[in-house]
Parts: sequence; C-alpha cells; structure tokens
Amino acid sequence: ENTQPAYFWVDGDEARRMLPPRPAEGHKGTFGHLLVIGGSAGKTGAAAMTTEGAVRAGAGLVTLGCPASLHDIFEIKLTEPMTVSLPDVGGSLSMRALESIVALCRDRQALALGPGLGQAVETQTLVRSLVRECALPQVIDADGLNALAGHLEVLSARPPATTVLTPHPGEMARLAGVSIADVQKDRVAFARDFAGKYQVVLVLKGARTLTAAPDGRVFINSGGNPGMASGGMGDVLTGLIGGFLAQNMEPGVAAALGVYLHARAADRLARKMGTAGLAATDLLLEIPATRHELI
Ligand code: B4P
Ligand code: MG
Repeated sequence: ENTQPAYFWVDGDEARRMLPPRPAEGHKGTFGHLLVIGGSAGKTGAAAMTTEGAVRAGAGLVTLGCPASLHDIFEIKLTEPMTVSLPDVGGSLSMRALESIVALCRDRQALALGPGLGQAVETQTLVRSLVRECALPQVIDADGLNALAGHLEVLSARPPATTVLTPHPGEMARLAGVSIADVQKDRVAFARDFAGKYQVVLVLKGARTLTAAPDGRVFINSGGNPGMASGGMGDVLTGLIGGFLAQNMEPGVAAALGVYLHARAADRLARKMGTAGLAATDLLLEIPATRHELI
C-alpha cells in the first residue's frame, strides 16, 4: 500500500466544508437519484427509513425496489420515494429480480443495498450478484453485509473506492471472521487496514464512529449519544450516505458527512428530549435543520 494515514476530526467546521453544493438554479435532476434495494416480510420499516434518510440528505429522487408481495404496503407507507415491485419468494427478493435491478441502475446515480432484506439464501446470492454487476457507487448495510460475510472476494470485482460498508461492531466481526473484541481493541487500525485491503470506505459504527477510506484517510466523528442505541438508527444513516452518494460526492466524504449529520441530529434531539426513547423516525425529521445550522 502506497498510502500515508491522515486523520480528520469531524466537527461542525469540517462538516460545513464537506456539504455538497446546492445551486440556486438546481432542480431534482441536479441532486441525484438513489436506488434503494431493501425490505422483506417483517422488515419493511428498515427499507422505508433508508429511503426517507436519502430524502433528508437532499437527494433529488429516491426509488425503492422491494419484494412484490410487500409493494402495496410500501406504496402506502412511503410518500416522497417511488417504489418498484420486484420478484420475490415468500416475502424476500429472488434471483429473478437481478435483471430488473441492473436495468434500474442505468439511470440512477447510486445504490443503497441491504436494509431489511432478510437472510434468505437466494436473496443473499442476489446481493452478491448486485455487488459485482452494478458499477454505481454503493452503500451496503445490514443484511447486505451479512450476505458478504464469507464472500469478501466479491468486493474485488468492484471499481476501487466506490463501495461504502457500514457495519456495527457485530457485523464487522462477522464480515471479517473475527471476534467483536478483536474489532474493538484498536478500532482505528482495524478500520484503516480493512479499507485498504478491500479498497472500500469502511464506516465502523458505535460511540465515536470511524470512517476509513482506502487511500488512508480516517475521519473520526465528534458527535453522537446513547439515544442512538435503538432499532432503525443505522437504517437512517444508510439513507443519508446513499443520498450523498447520489449527489455525486466522493464516497469517503459522503460517508463521513452522513455519519456527522446523523449524530449531530441525535445530539440536537437529546438536548430537547434526553437520550432514552428517541426513535429513528424522530431523527429523520431533525436532519434538515441540523444541516441548516451548519451553514
Ligand atoms: P442488529 O440486530 O443487526 O441491529 P441493527 O438491525 O443493525 O440495528 P440498527 O440498524 O438500528 O443499528 P446500527 O447498529 O446499525 O445488531 C445489534 C447487535 O450488534 C447488538 O445486539 C450487538 O450484539 C451488536 N452491536 C451493535 N453495536 C455494537 C457495539 N457498539 N458494540 C458491540 N456490539 C455491538 O446503527 C446504530 C447507529 O447508532 C450507528 O450509527 C451507531 O454509531 C449509533 N450509535 C449507537 N449507539 C451509540 C452511542 N452510544 N453513541 C454514539 N452513537 C451510537
Ligand atoms: Mg444496522
């Protein structure tokens, strides 16, 4: 590896410099179109929150590709995002969805893969095919990451530095085939080494989330609080990062900015409501004002 590590402490000033442009004459085509592939029976909320996170990141358009048997539910649940019905088996996406998704990727700017997809064997095979075959910048989370555990070689089929992985320590351990203690022992070194080895942007979540880019940059997040330790918070983050990727941001910066805004929104909420009982959907509503406060 060629690269020297470089460390960045992400606070309000650093985040302000990262914000994507919002030109006065911009229209929804200017701000990108994110495709989200997610959802399975019992896990529609995760996919819904990811699409809404992308809306809150300022993406121009968001489309969710979801299992056909859940399509009507998403049509009612989601308002701004569009939905596309894809072939499924028993509420989980099937391999027959591959061709349609690859076609959808043609006129989108980024892909968010994984929220609530479930762990059906066929769905996991589909995920790996999409990682290989869709050249768009991708953010992969949750069951998307689970599908890669034991199959990290698929990452080598991707253009370097176009993939963002967002594991919490449990997912990171599974992905790398080590224990959670091994991950947490030296988080910076772990994240940096993994990012370099697989040429991905690695977001290692938890108190003090780290974002490591394959060129050696490591962004250390300054905000966040235990109010974020509730189901769905990670799905919102995936949407934010996907929304920034769709706005053509460099993947390392898109990830670090998404992590910062997500945590800062939670810190604003905590000042008003405390750190217990915050819902991920509360955080969604807080994001635009959090961004506005930066500028
Ligand atoms: P899952 O059951 O897979 O949880 P999930 O669906 O991914 O939930 P969600 O998407 O909402 O949360 P995520 O963590 O993605 O796994 C949970 C299990 O994984 C746990 O039972 C545990 O075994 C393991 N695990 C998870 N986090 C761990 C940790 N830190 N240490 C050890 N084991 C862990 O996203 C949550 C978001 O909130 C992230 O952005 C995260 O950075 C943030 N967040 C959570 N707590 C925070 C805190 N105290 N301070 C700052 N940020 C915090
Ligand atoms: Mg998660």
